[in-house]
Amino acid sequence: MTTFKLSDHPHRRYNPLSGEWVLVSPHRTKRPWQGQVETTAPDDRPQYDPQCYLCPGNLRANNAHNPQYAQTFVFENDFAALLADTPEGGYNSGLLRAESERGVARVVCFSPRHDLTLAQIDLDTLAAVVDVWAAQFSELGARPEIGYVQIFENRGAMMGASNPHPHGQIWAQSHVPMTVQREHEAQAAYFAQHGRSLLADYLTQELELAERIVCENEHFVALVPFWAVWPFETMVISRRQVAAIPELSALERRGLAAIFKQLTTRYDNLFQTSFPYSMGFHQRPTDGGAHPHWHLHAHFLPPLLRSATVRKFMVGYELLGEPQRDITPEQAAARLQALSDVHYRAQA
Ligand code: H2U
Ligand code: ZN
Repeated sequence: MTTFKLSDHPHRRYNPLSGEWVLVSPHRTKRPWQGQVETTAPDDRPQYDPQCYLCPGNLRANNAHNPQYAQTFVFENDFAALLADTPEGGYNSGLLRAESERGVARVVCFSPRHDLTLAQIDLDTLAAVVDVWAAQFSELGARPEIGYVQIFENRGAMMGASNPHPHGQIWAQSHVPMTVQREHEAQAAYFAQHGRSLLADYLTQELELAERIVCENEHFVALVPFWAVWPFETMVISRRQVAAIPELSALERRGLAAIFKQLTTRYDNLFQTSFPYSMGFHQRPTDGGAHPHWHLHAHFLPPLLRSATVRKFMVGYELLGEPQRDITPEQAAARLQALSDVHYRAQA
């Protein structure tokens, strides 16, 4: 009888933040991928695109004109999924249950430059984006009807982004959405039992093992979580336990901007492509509670598996049973860790 090894044998890993499990099948691809990396046509875009609805000075779908913004620009989403004036109410009939939801949806342009991505934007502008996220969280979170502020970015057509101009979104709403609620409860239960942040303890363990760390600076660590579902999924965790972005000091905000630049550069370098992902922060609810258990972090959920064109599909078993992966989180971390911090398009 051989002894069980995480690197060799099929197993399930537990996610203590969500309470979910992921099936890992390392025997299907034990060796790191050394096959051909298909190159895609370079993503050459002009600095300004007269057709882009996010470029400075341009016309949006609702006929509003964007200002000649020089750094960042925030506007109310013209096709908002949530509306501020939705009447309160619900529907309850037997097993059928619904509740009305109020909220706000905004779009955040990260830069006036149409041709850049987070990886290519200069650090000062990136730090300004972090300040915008902080200000938006504070402003929206202060509204009595807003219980949670979700900040996120869909990057790349593969992730459904409607426009290549560097931008993200903010959806703020009355209820805490499901995924955040699970993390909320898990962190609260851990804090009640141990008196410490779940993610602070997790970070300590990961830094000790040093097996899944991708990059780090004085204020933040980027790692492939032990329970990662997507092949190159990562989390960015603050070293100091804060519950939300506004609590970060000026230096910590710069640290956040720096690690985002570093991580997205490595992502682009992995398959020498503009790497698609969904990224979003998880922060404390804005319902007025103290939430001493909350620990700010960001999730990067990228779909690519083997090259710029070969993606991981979450289909049959994943949709109906539970998520599954072949390449182990340790293999993914080792590959991301080995990459350069210089963007491939800036390399000679
Ligand atoms: P995505 O690329 O992640 O879809 O974000 C772009 C958002 O921009 C999208 O939610 C909004 C869309 O509703 N939008 C406007 O608000 N005004 C426009 O003129 C076009 C797109
Ligand atoms: Zn543009």
